[in-house]
Amino acid sequence: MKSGFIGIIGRPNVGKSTLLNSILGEKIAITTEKPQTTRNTIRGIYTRMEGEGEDREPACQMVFIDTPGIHKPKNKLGTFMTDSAVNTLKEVDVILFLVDSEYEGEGSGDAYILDLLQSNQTPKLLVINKIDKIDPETFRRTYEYYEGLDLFDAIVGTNAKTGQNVDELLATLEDLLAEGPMFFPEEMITDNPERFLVSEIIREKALLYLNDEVPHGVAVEIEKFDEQPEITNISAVIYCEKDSHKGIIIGRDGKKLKGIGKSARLEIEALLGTKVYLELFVKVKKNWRQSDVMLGNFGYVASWKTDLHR
Ligand SMILES: Nc1nc2c(ncn2[C@@H]2O[C@H](COP(=O)(O)OP(=O)(O)OP(=O)(O)O)[C@@H](O)[C@H]2O)c(=O)[nH]1
Ligand SMILES: [Mg+2]
Repeated sequence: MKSGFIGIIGRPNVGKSTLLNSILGEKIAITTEKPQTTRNTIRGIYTRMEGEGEDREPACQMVFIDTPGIHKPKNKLGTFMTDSAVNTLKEVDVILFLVDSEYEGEGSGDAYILDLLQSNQTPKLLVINKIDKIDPETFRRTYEYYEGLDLFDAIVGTNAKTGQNVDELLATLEDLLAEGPMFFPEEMITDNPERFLVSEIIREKALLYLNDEVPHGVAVEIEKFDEQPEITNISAVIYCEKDSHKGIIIGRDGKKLKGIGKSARLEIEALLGTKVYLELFVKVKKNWRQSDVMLGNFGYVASWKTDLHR
């Protein structure tokens, strides 16, 4: 069988997490229309089986690593995010570079990432995502530009939202992988813990309900995760950076927080397969994005050193 680790990288908001979910056919990575949604590397495991009955056996296992969008960091959280993505480049067997628009020239985010890729010997695949939003002429120019760099083993256009061409992408990736072992059991789709997925669902709903600079300063900490046979009791704190943001998150008569809580609860129930009692609190931690201690508490710590061992 073939197997390997595949890093998904690109600027913020190009559709990396949407593509991961589309490949897996399940949502494990949160996605929003706001840039810098993903903050930690997320692993998604795709296993292709062949044969029937007793002959059924694994043909290929791809471990995808979804990374935070690479951007110019404005604080320590941003540095952690970008470092996580850049470090992933060193740990994988194939790099999947996602773009969602035409190459914008020197000084652009894509130019910065291309520079990183030039000095990396790992096989690379370019994905031009959001083909539904790119007109054919722009797609052709984009394709030809990247093809001319002689840097990529293949180029595929996708619509991560609908899954268009994702099968073709998987087949192309499989060709680039070498023989290798099963890293994870067949039925496993992620090794990120449930507690983490739950905190991410809450953060996604908070991001969806919030605007301007409020979402960027939001972090979620799970304080209680108590699994009973019939119900899971969860308490979580939504942290923000300013007193004024706390008021915005709670909303008039607590309406916004209730909305966040309800939509998060429904999705957590589907994930865990139990009823969920979800209690949400809002607290202020001024400038937490610049505090090493707080970043550590929220799980924004360098993990690529420990959790990518094979
Ligand atoms: N029209 C269209 N929208 C897409 C496509 N893929 C993703 N999107 C949308 O683009 C937005 C960003 O998607 P994400 O998957 O969160 O992007 P990301 O690259 O993971 O972003 P960060 O985590 O912030 O780096 C979301 O609103 C998606 O629904 C696509 O192929 N077509
Ligand atoms: Mg993402």
